[in-house]
Amino acid sequence: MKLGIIGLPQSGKTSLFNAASGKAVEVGDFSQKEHRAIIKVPDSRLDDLTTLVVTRKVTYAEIEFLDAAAFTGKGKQSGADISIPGELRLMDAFILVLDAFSGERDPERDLQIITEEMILADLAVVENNVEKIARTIKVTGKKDRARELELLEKCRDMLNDEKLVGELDLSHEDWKLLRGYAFLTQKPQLLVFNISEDKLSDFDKIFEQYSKFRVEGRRDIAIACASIEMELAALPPEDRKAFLDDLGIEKPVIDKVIQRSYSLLGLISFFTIGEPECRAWTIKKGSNAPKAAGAIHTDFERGFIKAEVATYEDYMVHKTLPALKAAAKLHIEGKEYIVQDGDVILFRFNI
Ligand SMILES: Nc1nc2c(ncn2[C@@H]2O[C@H](COP(=O)(O)OP(=O)(O)OP(=O)(O)O)[C@@H](O)[C@H]2O)c(=O)[nH]1
Ligand SMILES: [Mg+2]
Repeated sequence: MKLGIIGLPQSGKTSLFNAASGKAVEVGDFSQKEHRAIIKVPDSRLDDLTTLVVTRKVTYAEIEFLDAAAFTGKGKQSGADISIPGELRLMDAFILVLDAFSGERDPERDLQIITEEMILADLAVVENNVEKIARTIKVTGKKDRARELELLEKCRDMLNDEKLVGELDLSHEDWKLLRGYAFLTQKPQLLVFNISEDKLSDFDKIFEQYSKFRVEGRRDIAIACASIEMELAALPPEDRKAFLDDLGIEKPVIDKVIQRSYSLLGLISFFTIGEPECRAWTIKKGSNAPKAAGAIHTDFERGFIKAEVATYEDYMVHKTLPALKAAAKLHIEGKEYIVQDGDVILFRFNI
C-alpha cells in the first residue's frame, strides 16, 4: 500500500515525512526532492500482546510513504497537468499537507488550488480516452467498451462541475472498469492541517473548525505541528515522554496520522502471536478467514481448515490459550468468518 504526501511548496511535507519515518531529510531547502520510506504502523495492541509471550521478533504492519514534489498550482494557467508528478497515479491514497502555521496561507484556498490541479489532470485523462474509445467502437463496431465510455462521460461531467470522481455513486463492477485510469480525484485523502507550535493548545477548537472537510470513507482530517513531530521523532525514545509532557500532548500526533491513513485505505489488522514472531498483518476490511490466512502464505489460503480466534481485549484479560479456552473466549471459525480488526488468530490448515 502506498501513500503519497502532497501539497503546495513549503507546506511541511518533508517535515511530516521525517516525523513519520524517523528520517532526517533536509527541510526548508526548496529542493522539490522526492523521498521514500517504509513506515511501521504504530499499534499499541501489538505492543500489549507482545508482553504476554516470550518472542524473538515483533513485526508491525507497514505502508510505503512517498514525499512527492510539490504541486505548483500552475496547471490552471497552462491548461496541462505538467505540474503533477505521474507517479502519484500509483498511490492508493493521499496525505495532503496544508500550511496552517505560517499565517501567510489560507488552507481552504490551498486545498482548492490542489483540487483544481487534480481535476485538470483527470480531465486530460478523460478527454484522451473518450476520443480513443469512441473511435475504437466506431471502427470495430464492437460494443463491449460502451459501458466504459459511458462511465468516462460521467466522470467528465463530474469534473467539469468541479466535483471529484470519487463522489460518483457507482457499483463495484463500474469502479473496476475505471480502475486503470487511476484518477487522482478518486483516491481517498487525509488532510493534515499543519499548525504552528503555539496553536497546539487550541487543538480541539481547530479540529472542530476543519471537521466540515470530513467525508465518510473518502476524506479524513488530522491536525499536527509537523516541525514539532519531526523533532520528537528525532529524539531517543526515552526522552520523548518529557518532551510530550512539556507540550501537554499525550502521544505523538504522527501516530494518529499514520493510523488514520491506514484506515482510510480500508485496511485492518489481525495479529498472530508466538515464540518466533508476534506480528500485525494487513488485510482489506471485509476479508474472510481464508483470505486473511492468504496474507500470511498463499498455501494457508488454499489449505485453510479453520481459524481459532480471540479478540485482542479477551486475550489481554485471559492471557493464554488454555485460559481463553476455559473461558469460552476462543472461537472456532470457518471459511465464511469475516475477520475483525484486532482479532488474534491461529490458523489450522492442510498443505
Ligand atoms: N513553524 C513551523 N514551521 C514549519 C512547520 N512545518 C514546516 N515548517 C517550516 O516550513 C518550511 C518548509 O518545510 P518542509 O517540510 O521542507 O516543506 P515541504 O512542503 O517539504 O517543502 P517543499 O518540498 O520545498 O515543497 C521549513 O522551513 C520548515 O521548518 C510547522 O509545523 N511549524
Ligand atoms: Mg519537501
